[in-house]
Order: sequence, then structure tokens, then C-alpha cells
Amino acid sequence: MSIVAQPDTVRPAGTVTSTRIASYLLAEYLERLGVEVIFGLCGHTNIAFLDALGKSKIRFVTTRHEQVAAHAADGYARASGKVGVLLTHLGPGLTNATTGVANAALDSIPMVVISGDVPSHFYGRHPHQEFNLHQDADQFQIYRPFCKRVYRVDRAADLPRIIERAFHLAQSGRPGPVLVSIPMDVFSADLPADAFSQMPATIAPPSIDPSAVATIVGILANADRPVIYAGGGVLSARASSELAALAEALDVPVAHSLMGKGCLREDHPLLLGMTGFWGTPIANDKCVEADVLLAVGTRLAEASSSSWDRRFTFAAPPTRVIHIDADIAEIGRNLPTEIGVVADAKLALAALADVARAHKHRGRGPIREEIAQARRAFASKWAKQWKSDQFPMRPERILSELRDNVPEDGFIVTDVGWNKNGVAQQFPINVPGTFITPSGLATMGFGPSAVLGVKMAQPERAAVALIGDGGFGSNPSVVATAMEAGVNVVWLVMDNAAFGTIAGLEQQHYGSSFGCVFECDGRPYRVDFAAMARACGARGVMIESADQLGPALKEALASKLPTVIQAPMENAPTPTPGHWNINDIYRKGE
Ligand SMILES: Cc1ncc(C[n+]2csc(CCOP(=O)(O)OP(=O)(O)O)c2C)c(N)n1
Repeated sequence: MSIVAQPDTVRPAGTVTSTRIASYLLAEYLERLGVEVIFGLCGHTNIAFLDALGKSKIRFVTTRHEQVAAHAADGYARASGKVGVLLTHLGPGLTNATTGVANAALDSIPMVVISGDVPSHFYGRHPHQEFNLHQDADQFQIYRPFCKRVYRVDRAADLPRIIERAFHLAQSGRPGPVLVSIPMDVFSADLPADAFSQMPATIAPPSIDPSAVATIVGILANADRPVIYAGGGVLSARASSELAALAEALDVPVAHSLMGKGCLREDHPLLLGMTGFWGTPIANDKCVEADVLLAVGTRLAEASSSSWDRRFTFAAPPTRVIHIDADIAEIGRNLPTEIGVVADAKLALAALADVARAHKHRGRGPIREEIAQARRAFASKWAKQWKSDQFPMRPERILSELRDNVPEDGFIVTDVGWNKNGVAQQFPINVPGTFITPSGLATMGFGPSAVLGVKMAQPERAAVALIGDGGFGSNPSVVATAMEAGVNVVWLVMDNAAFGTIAGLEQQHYGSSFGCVFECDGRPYRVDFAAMARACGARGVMIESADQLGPALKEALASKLPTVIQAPMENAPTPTPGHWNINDIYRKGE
């Protein structure tokens, strides 16, 4: 027996002639929304929808862990500018994906999570895998702290409306994930054939008021030491050329957060670099001395703000802060702010640049020479290491081989550890959006998986995951997934036989790396990830001397198969010109 769900709107009699099963209508609706690929993992609660996907034009990429699927959907969203879509089973499937979805949330990545759920007629009776210790059919609540909205579809008739709302919310305002938890009987319910008729509205993003433009341009033009501070919001709004136009019109230097890396070409004469703990001295110095700071699309987060310690990166007041962001909650939270503007970064920067071009500004003195000189001086500290033949390799040499061999428009996807911090500080990024990194949640395990989605979004461009052995080891099943999906990504594993960054921190404060290194019988323990890749049918290359890395990268990028390159590496710390308050907290006992 099938039950035809009642439509939630009154329909003129005789306008509906047929019904169809909800899962097939859902797949067709997602096609109409432009969904090209869904990442996920099966379970008894979602196979009705998988059957529909199999009959649709949408590609389904099955992973071997839901966290991998969530990061891949996240990577796809970052590289395509579209919504990432994730499909999970209920209970453990949904909980496995939490880390990946939370990571996307904290980096403002649009995502829709579709999860199977228990049969709605069994809510509260402890059907198989139900979360019910506090409330019946409660799994969707697990996602509340990091989703823009969590929906459980209690009536089949609500499914079309909820899916439309999910795609609308995920992309609008400050983007983020939305969960739609679908009881398995809802997938199988009949719905009127035209039930999914409402498409999400096209949204005109908020712009900036002309009087605010005039005020801000006036303040910047008359400032003695202004700085523009670009966050990830500049890149997600695809606003690099507007940023460059504003900076050039008023001759204002540009610093950036971790997520803002790549906002200007590396050789742009006004680019200061990243701020904060792993930033550059000139970026921290110019921000701390600034009389005006125009922050755009940023949370002014802890790591990039030297824990907001006014000695190192930002000192407001006396610095006058102007903050433009898509999310009003960000404005004024971390720094006292004089002017806040809720606007789309691209529209706001374009409006500011237009007015700035016709505006006179104070002389900035030899600011460009000063920047060039300071950046050269900092880079000279590791110039020798960029060419080092040492083996196990210096991390800087690994970066230099990567830069020499990956085309400018290729993607560098990092994880956490030396890879993220070193690339953000030292690695030239010239094409906006080609540096992809986990910032807000800083999730170990992001890079190896996210690169899959990046490559699927941009199959013609190179995609390399630069990751540590800790990060790669946390979910090596990505190699099998890449083989099945036919994506020729490259994982370059910086292997220091440790959770190196934390090992170094513990060593610095406690004189030991207990619990942070990989050892077997008291000796460093290295997994042969290259051999493991070959066991999956992929390519695997173990580097045995520094000069082998360049050729190995060339071959990997030319190959049709995915490749793991494992480069044994010294555990050397990334320079830290800024400050991180955690270093004031540790206390060593007897
Ligand atoms: C899921 C998760 N667990 C723990 C951490 C804390 N953490 C930050 S860096 C790091 C070490 C990463 O090790 P590896 O991938 O080998 O890179 P390396 O630091 O050696 O460069 C850890 C464990 C984290 N960020 N994410």
C-alpha cells in the first residue's frame, strides 16, 4: 500500500493527475538545481535515494568513511563555487560526517547534507540505530551547533519545501551547511508529480550605501598608515581584482588572514603577507602600526590575530577599524570597530575602488620599496633551505619542488601541520582560490579528502594535497576512492614520523614529545604509504633523495592514475613571527 502525502498548499481540483515516489522526484529536482555530484556512503536508510541517483545524471561518489565524503563535498564547493552535497546513512553515518560538516561550517562553505533517518512511524520505539536517549528520533540535533539550520522531514509533503529551503539557506548570506534528515519511509512515499516545483530565489547580495563608501574612502585616503586586511570572504566572493583596484587607487598595503591567502598575486608590490602567529614580520608590523585598518570578509580569528595581543598584530585603538562582512555577528566582536558594513565583499570593494580612483590620497612614502625589502629579508631566512639537499628532506625544499612543478592555476590543498603553516607563510600563490585549507576547525584529515572534490570540480587543473603523515594516516582510504572515482589527484606526504607540529610544541614546553610521535620498538615508525597506494592500484613513490621529488611530481601530474608521493622529512618548526596565547598557558610540573 502506498500513501499519497497531502500537499501543503491548496491545489485547484483536477490539476494533479499523477504521483511518483519521492526519492525519484528528489533526484530530478537536484538535477534541476545543477547538482553534478554527491559524495556519500550507503546504509539501509538511503538506498531508495541511491537507486534514484543511479538513474539520474548526478554522479554519486561513494567513499569509505563519511568524513571523507564531507571533506570531498567541501573541497568541491570551494573549487566550484557551488553547493557541496553529502549523503549519509543515519546514526553512525551521520556522526562520522560531523567533523567534515563542522569544518565546512567554520569556513563558511555552502553544503547540503541529506541523511537517512529511522522510519517515522517508529519514532521513539528504538528502531534500529535511532538516537533516542533524550528525545525521539533525535539525530538531527547533533548537527545543531554547526549547521545554519537542521531539518527533520516529518511529513513527506514537506520534503520539497525543505529541500528548497536547504539550498536557499546554504548559499545565502554567510554560506554554510544545512542538514535535511529524511526518514526512510519519506524517501518511499508518493508525492504529486509536480511537488518539487519551487526553485530557490536568485538573491541579489547586499551592497554598500554610497554615503558609507564616501566616508570610508575619505578615511583611507587621509590616513597616514592605512592597511587593508583581506579574509576568506574576499576569495569566496571572487573579489581579488576589486581588492587590487582599491589598494592600488589609494596605495594601501594589503595583509591577509589564513583564508585570505591568494587574495593578491604574490608579486603584487602592495602585498604584505599573512598576519599572526605563523605570519610574516612585515604584515604583523604594518597592521600593529596602522592608523586605519579596513578588514574585509574576515573573522579576525585568533591565529591570524596573535591571540588579539595588541603587542603583535592588531592594536585597536589607536588603530581605527572599519569592518565589511557578510555576517553582522562578526563585526565588532574581536576588535573595537568604528564603522561596520554588512555587504558582499565584491560589491563593496568595487564601490570603494570606483570612488577611490577619483580621490586624492596622502603620500605613502617609499611603502612599496619597504615592503619589497622586508619580504626579501624574511624570505632570505629560508632561501638556503629551499635548495637544501638534506635527507630526510627539509620542508622548505618540498615547497620549492611543489612550486616549480605545479602550474600556477593548479590547486594546493593542505591539511594541518607544517604543510598549512609553511604554505601560508612561504609559498607563492598567484591565482586566487588555488590555496585550499581548513582554517576555522583546522581539521587534521581535511586535505587528503578535500582534494578529491577539488579535482572533480576542476578536472582540467592540477590538484595536489600537501599533507603530513599524521593527516594522511587518519584516513588513507581516500586512495581507493580516487581509484574508483577515476580522479588523478596527487598526495604529497611530508613524512616526519610524528604529529610533528604538536610533537614540537610539547618538546618546546615539556622537553619531550610523549604521545605525539610514531614509534615501534622505540624507533621511528613510518608506514609505507607509497606501497599502500600501489596495493590500491594507484601509483606510489617513496622518495629516497631530495633530487627525486621534482621528477616524481612531474610524472605524477602527467599520470592518469592517482599518486601518493611520500617524502621523508625533518621535523623542523615553521617560523612564528607572531604570538599564540597557548604558549603562556603551559606549565611543567615535577
Ligand atoms: C582531527 C584533529 N586532531 C588533532 C588535531 C591537533 N593537531 C594539529 S596539528 C597536528 C599534527 C599533524 O601531524 P601531521 O599531519 O603529521 O603534520 P605535521 O605536524 O607533522 O607537519 C595535530 C594532531 C587536529 N587539528 N585535528
